[in-house]
This record gives sequence, structure tokens and C-alpha cells, in this order.
Amino acid sequence: MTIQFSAPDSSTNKYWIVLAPIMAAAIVSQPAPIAFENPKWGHVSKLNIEGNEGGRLRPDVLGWLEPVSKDASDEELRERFERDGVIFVKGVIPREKVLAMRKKYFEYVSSSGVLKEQTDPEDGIFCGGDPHKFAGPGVASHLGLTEAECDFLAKSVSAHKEEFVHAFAQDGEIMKIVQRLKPEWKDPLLFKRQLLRSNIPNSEGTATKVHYDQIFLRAAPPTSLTAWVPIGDIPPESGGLIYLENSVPIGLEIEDGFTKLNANLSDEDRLSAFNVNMTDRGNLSRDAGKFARERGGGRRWLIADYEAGDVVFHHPCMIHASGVNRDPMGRIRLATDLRFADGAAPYDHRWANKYFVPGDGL
Ligand SMILES: O=C(O)CCC(=O)C(=O)O
Ligand SMILES: [Fe+2]
Repeated sequence: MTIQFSAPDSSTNKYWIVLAPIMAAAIVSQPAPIAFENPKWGHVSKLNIEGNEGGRLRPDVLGWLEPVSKDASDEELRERFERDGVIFVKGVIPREKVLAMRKKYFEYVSSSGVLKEQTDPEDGIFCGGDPHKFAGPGVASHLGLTEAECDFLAKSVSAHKEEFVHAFAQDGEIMKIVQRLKPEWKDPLLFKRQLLRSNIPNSEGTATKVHYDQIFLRAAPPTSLTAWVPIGDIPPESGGLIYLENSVPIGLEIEDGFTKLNANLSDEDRLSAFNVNMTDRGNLSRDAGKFARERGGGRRWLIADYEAGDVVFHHPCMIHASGVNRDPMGRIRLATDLRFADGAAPYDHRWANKYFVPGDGL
């Protein structure tokens, strides 16, 4: 099999010369694709999923992420997590609890004018203003925005320190699944640094770019676990996470390549997602479709219909991105990412003990 690798832009070419043979080895290990069809939405070809660069993903690189009930056996949850690198668990948190959190969050940020007048904060309907004025914490640093010039950003950053956000993050139901997936952990620990990510509708260039989390969590081995928690319903076209199927082997091998490239940097730089060897703030690509075709070895992007209460757990080398939020009702996509590790084993202390602030270098 001959595999052509080409970088999204010429500045990354030199790295792919190093990484391509490693990735070719990973591609050989790909199992049969997941063949789940979503009964409500039907075939993926009907859906409009756009990547960060704005292009629509072609149906040949799309598939469905298969859900699993939280009542499945521990063995099934673990086997699926280990096989797929991701597990989409339905109904982990009571729906009312998630919707109450959504309402509280939008009430908290509403003085910034982000919501459409006369609408219920629980719906989180965007006012329709200048997208940059309402950029969320996940994208504000990329756009070079500061809290001083952006009231919405200031509010959404300070929200991380609020009691209602802590209470939601520390939800016992999420921790129960973490313990079921990682029974070997002696001291399961939730990192303080979490992100509340609000993606406003129809805002080009703000979808999450292609990446894996270990790039940002390099101060420890790839043993952490991410829980991605939709705060509200996020149907397939409304900007939820998309996962490159069976991509942990690719993520691990890319990270091995970066470890070699970073070997001669200072300790701080070696662990940084923004060092001289990285591109685009630690991201692998803006163009999810191109990434799948050129580097995925036939893998597809798995999409899902997320409902309030669902939680997705993923491995730190699982490659993922998000679609552009094209919500037909103009709802803001709100979600949070929580990270867990074993406090009795090495973990990334940079993440564990401090709140997120824009430009914190992580
Ligand atoms: O919510 C997003 O769009 C990105 C979240 C993410 O990358 C993660 O949870 O690891
Ligand atoms: Fe991520």
C-alpha cells in the first residue's frame, strides 16, 4: 500500500517527512469500521457537517459514533473504550440537572447581551451580533481577544470559579463512569482547569480544530481521561465533537514523533503545545476532511446526536474536532471538558491545580 502524506501548509512539511513512516505503521492496525446507523437521522450523507476551514465534510469520511447505555456492564464499557478510544454514554446525568446548569450559565453571562431578547436563558438563543464580540473561552485566545475588551469573555472566564460550575463538574455520575473505566486508579482526580466552551451559531473559523489532548497535557504520560459534557441538546449539525475512528494509534505515533523532535528543547518548551515544532497552537489541521483523507488511512469522522445528560469519554490521544454550529434554532452550543487522572500516579500538575485563563499557555 502506498500512502501519500501532504501537510495542510508547507510550513509543516518537514515534520511529516519524519512522521509519515510512523503513521503508515499505525494505519495498518485499523480494524473494520463501526457500522452503526442512527435510527432518527438516517444516513450521514443527509447532514451538513463543516470543519473549521468551512468546507462541508463529504459523506465518505463520515459515520456515526455508536452510543452505549450507562447500564451496560463494566466489562462492555471498558472493552469498548479500549477498542475505540472513545465511549459515548447516554443518560449519565439527569436531563433536568443539565438543563438547569445551562439556564444558570446563560443567566450568568446574559448581562453581556449574548442572548436574544425575550428568550428563555435555558434555550441559549444567540442575539445575532458580531461573532468576535461573543467569542467563547475556547477560541478567544486564537483570535487575540482579551477580557478587558470583551464583556462576554470576561463573564464566561469568571464563570469557571463559580460554585454552580464546580457543583456541575463534580457530578458524582460522571465520576462513577470514570471509576468504572479506570478501576486500577487508586485516587481518581478531577483537574481544576476545565473549559466551558460556547460556540455561537454560524461563526466561521471557530469550530474546534483537529487535535488530540495529549499535546496539551504533555507533562505526564498519556494516561488521563477526558469527559466531554454537552450542556444542552447538540444535534449533529449544531457543532458537537466529531471523532476520527480508531485514531488512538495515530495520535500516539504522532506524539512519539513530536517527542523526538522536541528532545533538544528546554524542559518548559518540550512540554508546551506552542513550542517551535508545533503548528497552529498545537492543532494538527483546520481541515478535518482533508486530514481524514490524507492521513486517516480510510478512517471516518464519527458524528453524534448529543442530548442533555449524555457524556463522551475519550483517550488523550484520540483525534477529534468539532463541526461548525449550524443550529437551525440559533442555539449557542455549550459544553464543558473535564479531565481526570490518577492522583496516585504521575499527572499534569499544570492542569490539576489552576483555573483556566485565556493565554495561560496550556
Ligand atoms: O468542545 C469542544 O469543541 C472541544 C472540546 C475538546 O477538544 C475536548 O473536550 O477535548
Ligand atoms: Fe480535545
